[in-house]
Parts: sequence; structure tokens; C-alpha cells
Amino acid sequence: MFKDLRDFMERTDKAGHLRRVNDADWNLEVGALQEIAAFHKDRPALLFDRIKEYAPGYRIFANATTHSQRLAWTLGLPDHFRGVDLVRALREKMRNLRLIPPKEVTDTPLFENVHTGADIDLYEFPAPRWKEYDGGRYLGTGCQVVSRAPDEEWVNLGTYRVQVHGPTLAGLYMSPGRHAYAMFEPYWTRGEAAPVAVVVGADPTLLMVSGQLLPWRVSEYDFAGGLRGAPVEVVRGPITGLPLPATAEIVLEGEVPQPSEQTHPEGPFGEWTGYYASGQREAPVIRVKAIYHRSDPIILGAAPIRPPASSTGSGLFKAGQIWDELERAGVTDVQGVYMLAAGGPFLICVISMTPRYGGHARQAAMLASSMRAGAYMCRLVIVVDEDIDPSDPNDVFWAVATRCDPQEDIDIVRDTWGSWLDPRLSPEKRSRADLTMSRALIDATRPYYWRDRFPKVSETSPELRHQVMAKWADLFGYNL
Ligand SMILES: Cc1cc2nc3c(=O)[nH]c(=O)nc-3n(C[C@H](O)[C@H](O)[C@H](O)COP(=O)(O)O)c2cc1C
Ligand SMILES: [Mn+2]
Repeated sequence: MFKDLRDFMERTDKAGHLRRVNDADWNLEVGALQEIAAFHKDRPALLFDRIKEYAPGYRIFANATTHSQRLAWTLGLPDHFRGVDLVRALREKMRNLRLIPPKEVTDTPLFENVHTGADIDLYEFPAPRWKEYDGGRYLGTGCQVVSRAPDEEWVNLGTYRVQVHGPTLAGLYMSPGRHAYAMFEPYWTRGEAAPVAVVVGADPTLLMVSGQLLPWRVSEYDFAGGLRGAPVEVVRGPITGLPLPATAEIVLEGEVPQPSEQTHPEGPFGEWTGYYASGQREAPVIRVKAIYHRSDPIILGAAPIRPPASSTGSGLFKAGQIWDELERAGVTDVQGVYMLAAGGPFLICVISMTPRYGGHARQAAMLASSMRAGAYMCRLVIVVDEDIDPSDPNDVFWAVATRCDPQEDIDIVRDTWGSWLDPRLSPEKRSRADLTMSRALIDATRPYYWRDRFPKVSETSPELRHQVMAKWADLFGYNL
């Protein structure tokens, strides 16, 4: 595995995946290029340097994991897997994962530059304004917010966006239920501000982990250690005592005051759904007490991009969890689960299976849509036969269009677990904080009781295909 962000960048470069961009403006140009690259067929990563108004060396690395090969590197998996094979490999890895606690070290480049007191200026870094309707500049997109509850040992790392409000003031957007929020509350109850650190530019494996819903009391450090098979090296934060990744590029240390004492308008910010749904609200702030950074620091930028680009790591974890839950619930013969990229990581779940009895497919759909992993924000659950690749939207919708009779095969479930981020949440429901949504369970498997009489698929058999391809190999190239 790679050692840190710089090492990852080098590997990206050696693989031919890196494009260098000079002279872009932090105001919208960086964000537009990031989006264009995410939709480009090569899915390159971008390294921005000589950013407008900034000294050379103050860089932004964006789109670290928009390519499945680079995604596999961050997960410590072989990089030839795609689609459902990647989900299968991740599940296998998760089954055998051992938590490895971080290792404290003293040797670190993080303190090459230390700013305290009047020397603190968040505008020292070229934080982008990513999209045209964003409410400001965001230093934290691919970041980690580090926190610890007053009387607990374990340390949490969560990815929550961090907006720059002023030279020493940053904003924090945490959805309800985030671990850091639960850790801050006991400080606030005692009338204290909560200690916090924000890591900008850690190695992308840490980002992959800090963006996942791990259980309370499972430190993302230990999980990342498990993924990489070696402990994450940390140094102690001089002010908060919190462990910080030793090779991080930039770290802010500070405190989060009780919201009744201080908040600041936060957002709007374009979200992974492809919409601005959460608007602008008062949100908690971080009073920055110190900034540490390596020389020539790199911001790891991971602003959300509309689907299908927003579906990277979280969708793989989600699919693996739903698959696990289905098996645990006794649903047999599942061949694959995939979160279709058009729905980002959460909105469209596809299950490919071999139904063994009438009702089997419907049972899988109902369970997937209501057990923990699939219950949040899922709009469509689609069940397809085993000959359909659940990661291929054309295959999936071919099955929906030809094997599903809407009147018989689509069920609607009402009042399920939704979110403020849902662009379809009506103004009326939004105003009364009713976040529930409905979802459709689509059975696109051949009807079980007459599947033997279902028209045959009109497609060249694998045997015949091989035969003619061997005979006319030159015509298409060997691997077609
Ligand atoms: C790139 C990225 C950006 C994210 N931005 C936010 C955010 O701004 N606010 C938020 O509450 N969750 C955000 N999330 C989701 C959380 O990181 C995720 O739910 C994670 O579980 C939070 O950690 P925690 O469970 O320790 O609180 C983001 C996830 C990713 C991958
Ligand atoms: Mn957590």
C-alpha cells in the first residue's frame, strides 16, 4: 500500500492517471474541471498548482477515487475488479478484517509549519468555491473531523464538510446522528467548547473509512489500519491531545462552541444527489487555535459531484452490507448486489438472484428495503434474474422493461426513512420536518410459476460466440 497522499499521487502518476492543471482559479474553475474530469472516460485524478492568487506549491489533489482502479488501491484490493466483483472482493475483505489501532510516532512533517495566535489565516490555503451556487469556500470536502467524547478513550473520524467563514473561523455541517455531534454534546452540557481537529489531505484510505457509517466506539483509525494491514501512524495534537495522522498535509486544531453561544450561516452546497437540497442554515462553527501544515501542502478535494460520479466507495460498502444482511436473513441464491450509479451510493439498489420459489424475489426486495443498510433513502429496489449484471444499468432496465408487469410486479412502500437531502421531499413535508419518503420494490425476475414458458432470450450463446470469435479473431481484436 501507499504511505500517504503524496505516495498515492505518485502511484496515480506512474499509472498514467494524473493530469496536472496550472493557473486555475480557486473560484469555480477548480470545481468545474473536477466535475468534467469525473465524467471523462479516463476518469483522471487532477493535481492543481499555481492556483490563482496563491504561491506555487499550495496544491489541490482532486478525484482521488473516481476510477475503480484507484478505488481498489484505497481499499487494499487487487485493482482488476469491476462492478459486482469489486463488491464481492470487499465483502470478503470485510469478513476477515481485524481492527489495528494507530501507532504513535514523533517523526512527522506535519509540524514543518506551525501557525498560532495572530499568525492563523485559513485563507492561506486555496480552498475552492466548487460550484456556482455554493455559499462559500470549502477547505474540507475530503477531510476528517477528529473528536473524542469527554470520558471515552476511542477517537472518531468523520467526513463532514468544512466551510471557511473567516481567517480563524470555519463552519461544520453534520447531519443528525453523526458521531462527532454526539461527542460534542457532553462538553456543551458542561458549558465547555468541544476540542476538535480537522485533517485536510490525509491518505485516501482514511477518507474511504471516515465517510462510512461504522458503529459507535469503532475508531475509523483502527478500521483504516485493518484495511491497510498496518497501523495508521499518528502524532499527538499539541492543543487538543487528539491523535493526528503523522503524514497529513494540513491540520486545524480548535474548538466547537455550544451552538447557543455561536453559530454561523452554512451552505448552500451542491450535494451528492446532484441538487442543492439542504439550503443555508445556522450551523456549528470551529474556532481555529492552530494550523499545522507540511511545506507545499496539498488539499485533498472531494466535493460531491452529481450521479453517476458520486457513487464511488460508499456505494460499494452499502451494496456489500445489504448482501450480508440478505444472507443473514436466510435469503439464498443472491448472485450480486449493486447500488446503481445513477442513484449515487444510496438511491437505487439492484439485487441479482436465482429465485427458488414463488415469492423469493419479493422477499429479497422487502428485506433489502427495510433492514438497516438499505433502509435509508433508498428509492428503488430492483430484483433481477441471475443472467442480469446488476451493475449495468442497460441490462437492469432491459429486465425491468421486459420481465416486469408494473401492475403485478411493483409494490409501493410508504413512510420510509428519508433525508433532508432528498430533492423530492415536498415543501409541505419539509416545513413540518417530515422526512419520510416512499419506495418502489420492482420485481423484474421472470414470473416464477411460468418461468419455463417465458420467451427465450435472443442472444448468441457463449459457445457459438467463442467459436466465431476464434475463427474471425482479426476482425474484432482478441478480447472483444
Ligand atoms: C466525500 C464525503 C463527504 C461527506 N460530507 C458530509 C457532510 O458534509 N456532512 C455529513 O454529515 N456527512 C457527510 N458525509 C457522510 C459521513 O461522512 C458519513 O456518514 C460518516 O459515517 C460520518 O462519520 P461518523 O459515522 O463517524 O459520524 C460525507 C461522506 C463523504 C464520503
Ligand atoms: Mn464513526
